[in-house]
Amino acid sequence: MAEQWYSSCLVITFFLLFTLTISRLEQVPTPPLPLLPLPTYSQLKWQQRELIMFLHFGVNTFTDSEWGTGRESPAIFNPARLDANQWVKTAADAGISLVILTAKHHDGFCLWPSKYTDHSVEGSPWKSGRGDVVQELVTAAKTRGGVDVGLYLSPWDRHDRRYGDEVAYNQYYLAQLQELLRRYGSVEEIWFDGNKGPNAPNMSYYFSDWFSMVKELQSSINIFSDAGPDVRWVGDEQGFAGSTSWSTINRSSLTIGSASIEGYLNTGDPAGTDWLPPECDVSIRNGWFWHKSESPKKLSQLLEIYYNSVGRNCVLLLNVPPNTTGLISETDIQRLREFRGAIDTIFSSNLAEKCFIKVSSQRGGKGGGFGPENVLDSDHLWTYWAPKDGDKGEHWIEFMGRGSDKGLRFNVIRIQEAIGLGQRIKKHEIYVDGKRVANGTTVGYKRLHRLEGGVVHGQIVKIRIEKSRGLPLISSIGLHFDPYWHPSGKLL
Ligand code: FUL
Repeated sequence: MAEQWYSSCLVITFFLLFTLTISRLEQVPTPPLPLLPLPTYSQLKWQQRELIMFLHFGVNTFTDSEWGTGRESPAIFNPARLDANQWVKTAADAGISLVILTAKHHDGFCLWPSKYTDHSVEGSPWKSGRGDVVQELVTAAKTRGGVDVGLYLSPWDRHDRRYGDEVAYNQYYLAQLQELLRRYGSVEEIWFDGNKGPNAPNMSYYFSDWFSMVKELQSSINIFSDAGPDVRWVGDEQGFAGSTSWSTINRSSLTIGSASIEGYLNTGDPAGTDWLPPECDVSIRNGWFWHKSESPKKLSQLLEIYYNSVGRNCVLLLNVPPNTTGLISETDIQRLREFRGAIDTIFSSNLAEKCFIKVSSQRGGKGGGFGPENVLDSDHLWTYWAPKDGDKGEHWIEFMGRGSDKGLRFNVIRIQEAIGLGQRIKKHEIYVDGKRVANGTTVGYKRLHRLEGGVVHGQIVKIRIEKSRGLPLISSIGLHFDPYWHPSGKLL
């Protein structure tokens, strides 16, 4: 009897141990640890917009100038046909989901009826002084849906007499920030421009007070300035990021308005302790404000800007200035349409989808959730290919054409990192049939290589990650054909 009891116990123990081992083996592989610093939810949302729009509009539109003197009469502001629905439609048609309006530029003229100054739309003949451009934009965006609003409020103010009196002006500026951020609902980005004229009175802005107030009033907003805290200036107004472009940087090394940091802003810093991604501001025309004598940039220039901004881990903030009637000019709308059409044409098909894929190693093994198939789905953040933990070898991913000729014909390569777990890649190379066709440093949210050597026709494309902070995590890869790209250079 005791023997029987003893052997049943033994069987049960074995059974329990066996199931425990099996269930351990079957544990679902977890995501790898992140590498700090990481983006916030709002920064990730901003990054995924890729293209956003600036609207420079104000008294300068009517005086044909770029920087107003502050002495303009509000009487000159009279955009007889202003229609913010047209602005929002133009943005939406161009695939743009955020529009940033110059609520106040350096001239101090306010596009909303601020109770703290009479230098505003209230003193203009437009809508008999009862108009409010900020409200019109907010209403139009809300009515249409899918387009968010951002605001630019110039710190440098050439009109207000308090400018130069530190406490009084900072209070005035804060009062206007409160008006804008309390009156108009959700504002997704606020733009603090560090620029001012060389002869402007010397005074400090109380940035810490301003930023704290902004976050108190709108917690999910992104604050843009030379030094963030959420989005940084890229360091130039050509719309070009550095070919090395880190979202990380040391905020403590940045001073708003200082020209000496432009190079650092342009490339960021792999050892940076702050997640502060770059935004590339550039105008569709020469000037920021509308001028009769100017016309929009050519499609090839806009595409060059796109590859050097969105294609270098940035968001492109493209300015499209309304004219004196209060509408965006037809020529600009037409160019934007071509621009969007071109982007869609280039990226709508991905040759990589038709390929066999091989990788150096994969986390959790086959079916573990981190395989190379993740680089071909529509999620460009949270599904990714991850190599095996502790894999010290070289990391690579290879695409092999299928079908009768196995041929792949393309001139653009797109690589995207899973930045939700930190920016990692420091150096990479791309080979087609064993021959190097492109190389670079950072990748980040999106890296586009438009091949200098023109179209390549091959069978095997290999992307080698030569250096990274920790293991590289790749969320998306594309092999595309850009019919607008005709490089004059010779093959690499
Ligand atoms: C600059 C300003 O001085 C320009 O007028 C423009 O607003 C541009 C976006 O920022 O610093």
